[in-house]
Formats: sequence, structure tokens, C-alpha cells
Amino acid sequence: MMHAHATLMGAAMLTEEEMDELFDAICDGDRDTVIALVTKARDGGGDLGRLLSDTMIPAMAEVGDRFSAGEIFVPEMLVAARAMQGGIDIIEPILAGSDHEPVARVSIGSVKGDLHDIGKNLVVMMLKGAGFEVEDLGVDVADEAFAAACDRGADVVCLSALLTTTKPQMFKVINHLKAEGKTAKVVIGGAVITQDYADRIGADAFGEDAPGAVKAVKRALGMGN
Ligand code: B12
Repeated sequence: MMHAHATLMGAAMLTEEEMDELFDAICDGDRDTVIALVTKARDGGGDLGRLLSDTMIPAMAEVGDRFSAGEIFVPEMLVAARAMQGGIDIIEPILAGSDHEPVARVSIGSVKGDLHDIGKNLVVMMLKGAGFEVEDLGVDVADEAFAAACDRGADVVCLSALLTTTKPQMFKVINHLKAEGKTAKVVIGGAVITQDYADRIGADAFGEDAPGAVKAVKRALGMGN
């Protein structure tokens, strides 16, 4: 039918059925299906930001719930993460595209001991899209590496932590930067982080999600949102 697309979800150019399929493919770690569906959404000119926030990120939350419930284990979590990243890699060049002069320089990493990087990668993507120059330090980043990023000219250091056990590492980074006389602003985030925690450890700002990270970085720099 020529008008079949009228029944598609305009936001993503995928049918509701396909969006369910994408959700399941992430949960089941079916990377090929994730890549095929996200490619389809991209080629159809869909709203990839919405696809991320309404379908893909909730799928990762579902994976976490299944892990908590003891229904899946670390290997399944890992393949789900790889499938998710396969989709993100397709979205990233589009959402991160920006030809502006960099607004400011940001260095970001998951703190020492923390290997989670999907959330961090989304934050990188949104910051780039908002015109920031972003240096991604990766995962398991030592305090000294954040300090070295300041020496390379970072205006803002962004820290990500997903684990209760790596959360205190953020405080250590902040103290290390202070001890080394670094003046870059520090923005923190990750599933276990709250504004209250940010206040307590003296971070300049906290962001709840990837769009919130952009706002937090701007707040830390004293730029109006
Ligand atoms: C995928 C995953 C893994 C993968 C990670 C692969 C990868 N490349 O990232 C693997 C399998 C490696 C893994 C390992 C482990 N994991 Co894990 N993992 C997850 C899972 C299912 C999804 C995380 C994710 O990607 N979420 C989706 C993204 C988009 O969300 P997000 O990370 O929160 O990021 C958003 C915001 O937080 C924010 N944000 C993130 N970073 C930053 C930074 C800044 C500056 C700002 C402003 C904002 C910001 O913006 C992001 C975008 O919206 C979560 C469950 C969950 N619900 O979070 C468990 C979870 C985080 N893992 C958990 C655990 C326990 C582990 C292990 C200890 C398991 C084990 N026994 O070995 C190990 C630890 C490994 C380590 N040393 O880091 C627990 C943590 C519990 C806790 N409170 O400490 C969780 C919550 C699962 C659970 N329900 O128990 N994990």
C-alpha cells in the first residue's frame, strides 16, 4: 500500500511492531537485528533521539531489571550492551553532527573500576551535538588521567559511574584535581548519582540523563540554559 507509512510511528519511521522488535533485540543481545532496525529508522529520516529515549534506553533498563531478578547474568548483560552499542554507533554521526566552533572543551570518562560506557557514550554524543569539543577518555579512567586532560585544556571534566562501589571514586577525582590545582569544572552523572551526592562531594553540576548532561555542563560553565 502506498500510504502504509501513514500508520507508522512518525517519530522513528518504524512500525510499533518494529519498535517492539528493537526493544526485544536489545534485551536478547541480537545485534544484527538492532543494526538492521536502527538503520531502517535512520534511512527513513525518523527521530532518532526519540527512538533512543523511548525504545532503546528503556530496553537497557529492562536488561538491568532482569539481571536484578536473577533471570539473566553478566554474559547476557554484555551481549545486550554490545547490541545496544551497535545501534548507538549508527545514530551517533547524525546526532553528534555539528559544524560550529567548539563552545568549550570537555573530557569525559567512566571512573576507575567502572566498565560501563553506554550512558557515557550517549552523553558524548549529545555534548558533541550541542557544539562541545569532546575528548572521550574511555572506561576505568585513573584520577591522574583526568588531571592530564585538564593540562590538555579541558574546561570541564565529566565523570560517569554506574556502581555503588565506584561512586566514591568521583570524590577522589575531585580531591585529586583540587590537590593538583586544576580549575576545570567537574560534572558528574550515572545511574547511582544524585544532585544531593553532587552537592556533598563538591561537584559543580549533576546531570540525570544525556540531555541533562548538556544542561549540567552549561550550568557548570555559567552559561544560561
Ligand atoms: C549493560 C550493563 C553492564 C555491562 C556494561 C557494558 C558496557 N559496555 O557498558 C557489563 C556486563 C560489562 C556490566 C558489568 C557489571 N555490572 Co552492570 N549493568 C548494565 C546495565 C544492564 C545497563 C547499563 C546501561 O548501559 N544503561 C543505559 C544507559 C543509557 O544508562 P546510564 O548508564 O544510566 O546512563 C545515563 C545516565 O545515567 C546519564 N549518565 C551516565 N553517565 C553520565 C555522566 C555524566 C557526566 C552525566 C552528566 C550523566 C551521565 O546519562 C545516560 C544517558 O541517559 C545496568 C542496569 C541499569 N538499569 O543501569 C547494570 C548495572 C549498572 N550493573 C550492575 C552490576 C552489579 C554490574 C557488575 C558488578 C556485575 C558483576 N557481578 O560482575 C559488573 C561490574 C563491571 C564494572 N567493573 O564496571 C548493577 C549496579 C548495582 C549498583 N548499584 O552498584 C546494575 C544497576 C544492574 C542491577 N540491576 O543490579 N554491566
